[in-house]
Amino acid sequence: MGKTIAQKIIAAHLVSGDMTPGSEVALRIDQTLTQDATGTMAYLEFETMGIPQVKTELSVAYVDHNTLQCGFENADDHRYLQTVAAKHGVRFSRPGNGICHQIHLERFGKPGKTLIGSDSHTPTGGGLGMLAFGAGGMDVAVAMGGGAYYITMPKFFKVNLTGKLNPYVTAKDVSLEILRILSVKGGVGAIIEWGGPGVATLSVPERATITNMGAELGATTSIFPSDEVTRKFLAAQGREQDYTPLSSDEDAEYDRIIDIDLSALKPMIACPHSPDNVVRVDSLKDTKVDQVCIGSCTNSSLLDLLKVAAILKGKTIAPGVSLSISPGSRQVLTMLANCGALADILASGARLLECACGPCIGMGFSPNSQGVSLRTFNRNFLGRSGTKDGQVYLVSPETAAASALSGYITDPTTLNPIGEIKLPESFLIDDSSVLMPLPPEEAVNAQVLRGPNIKEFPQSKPFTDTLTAKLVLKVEDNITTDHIMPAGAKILPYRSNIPYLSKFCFEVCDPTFPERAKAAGDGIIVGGSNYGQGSSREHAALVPMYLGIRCVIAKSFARIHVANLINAGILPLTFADVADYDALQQDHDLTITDIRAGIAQGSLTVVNNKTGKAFTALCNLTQRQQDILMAGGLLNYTKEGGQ
Ligand code: MIC
Ligand code: SF4
Repeated sequence: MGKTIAQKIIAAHLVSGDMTPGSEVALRIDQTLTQDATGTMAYLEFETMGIPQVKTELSVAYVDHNTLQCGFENADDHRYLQTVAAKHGVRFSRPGNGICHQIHLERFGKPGKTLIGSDSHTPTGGGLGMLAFGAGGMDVAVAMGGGAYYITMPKFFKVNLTGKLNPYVTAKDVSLEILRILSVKGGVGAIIEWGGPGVATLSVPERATITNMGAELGATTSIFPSDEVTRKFLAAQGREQDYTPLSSDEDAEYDRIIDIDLSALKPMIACPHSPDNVVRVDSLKDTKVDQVCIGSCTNSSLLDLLKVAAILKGKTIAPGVSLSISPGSRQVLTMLANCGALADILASGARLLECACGPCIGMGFSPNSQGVSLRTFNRNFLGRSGTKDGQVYLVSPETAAASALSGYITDPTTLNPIGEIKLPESFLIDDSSVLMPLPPEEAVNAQVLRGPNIKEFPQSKPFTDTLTAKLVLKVEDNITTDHIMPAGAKILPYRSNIPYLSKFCFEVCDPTFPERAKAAGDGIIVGGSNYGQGSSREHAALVPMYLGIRCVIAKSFARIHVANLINAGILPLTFADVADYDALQQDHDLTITDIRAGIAQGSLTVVNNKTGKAFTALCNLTQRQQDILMAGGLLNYTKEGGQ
């Protein structure tokens, strides 16, 4: 039987395991990336491993999330990241150089290589034919130390693209269309391969927009073939030598095939508060807009911003609209400036923000009360913008620009044509903002600078055989990591300070949670389906662990979050019968017995001490995961000599 693209890369990187769906495989990781909001924790974890130099082919530490410096916290963290990277063989991308995924695509990604990153949008690299996964910081630390990355062998979906996008219909609309079809749970347990004759019509940045938003489908990752378009992109970035062709075999088999005719697509929009709440843009055409934000790792490439500039050129944005532009990288910003497109954008009345995540993670530019904000980003979860009652919609750069001009949600296909905008034959190359690490002989004596914001790593407890704990919180379906551990300008600077962060845990759902969890001693959370979707932040597991949470029982979990729970030593269980969810209430006391034997068999009995009733909870864990849990988390397990 022929192989899919991902199966070929997995086979070439297989350390152990067998490639049948559902079984665990260990993969050799060629490249890693971290960003600052998850990176501080990842390097603190790496340091505990006592390995002098990273063992990957390439590791890069980016600073792109915490770039507002309203006090010493972020600046101290940047200094820590710069010095720890220099000491251990990691390249350091300075603040202002751009968003990790955009720069990695431009300067470092290589077809056929494996990449893990402590950020859920690491699959952006799939646009170049990389097998790229979002992971928790601890998994990235282990990979930097030369350890394998473990995934459950997924299913394989293929999206077969035919036709060609019409003017003003974009890769973002393809992403929104697939979210409409599959929902935020539809990709769980699957790698999505994009293929078919339509692929050749999409540039690498467009492909990267699509693989980036595969994260919102819950997919393990997404990948495109590496072809002539890939070769040309790499050549234009001055690195044709990094090109390798890659495609699936003719007779490769897929668990599901979805057809999308690019020619038939219309501009799409995701409505508040979920990326799969998708309708056609023209169906919302009279909605007044307060704010428009163009940028983020989904849509801040040169191609995106050249199109925006062409739409805005010679025009002025509506008086009621505030428009921000955050270019994805210094390369994008400099090239926009050099060709005059930046002047067209600014002359329209736009505000230029730093090359960073910015408003996407609530780092400034929050909308006004009940404000309608159109964003070219990938997530519109409740409260993420920093304004709890903000109404955030996700759109393409073209829809964003058209709406900024009219002041209302506007279908860009109603505008006059701007003509075809192509990528340049060569990009401007200047890697001076990526600092090289110290040579190993100098690194030995180099000092790592730590500020007072960096607090000790919380200790998790190993399991005994019985757990009695209070059901401290019961939540609904699709709880995101933004609910569990919010981000934003006020909280994000404390990502290396778990005690401080813990005050905000579940703030959007129930601000009394932290106090109640602490008072309970040992606690349990009950969740609906797709619990923990969204970000890769391990803080969404470490902070509940710090507050005493020992177990989460949910209808189902998101992939990265369940791995983070195990790494933090929190027992993840699913309901054998989802009807048992209904019978549980906050404040019930639950007892789980025979934990070691139960997790080995994959099924445990949970007794509700309030009602006296028992129910079955399941956990499908590999031997390694069971050992990690019993040890009280990955760090304890690694210290005890586990691999
Ligand atoms: C996000 O988009 O939610 C983030 C912020 O980039 C996160 C990482 C984080 O929480 O630091 C992600 O996607 O993993
Ligand atoms: Fe940054 Fe937003 Fe991308 Fe996350 S989704 S990496 S916050 S730009």
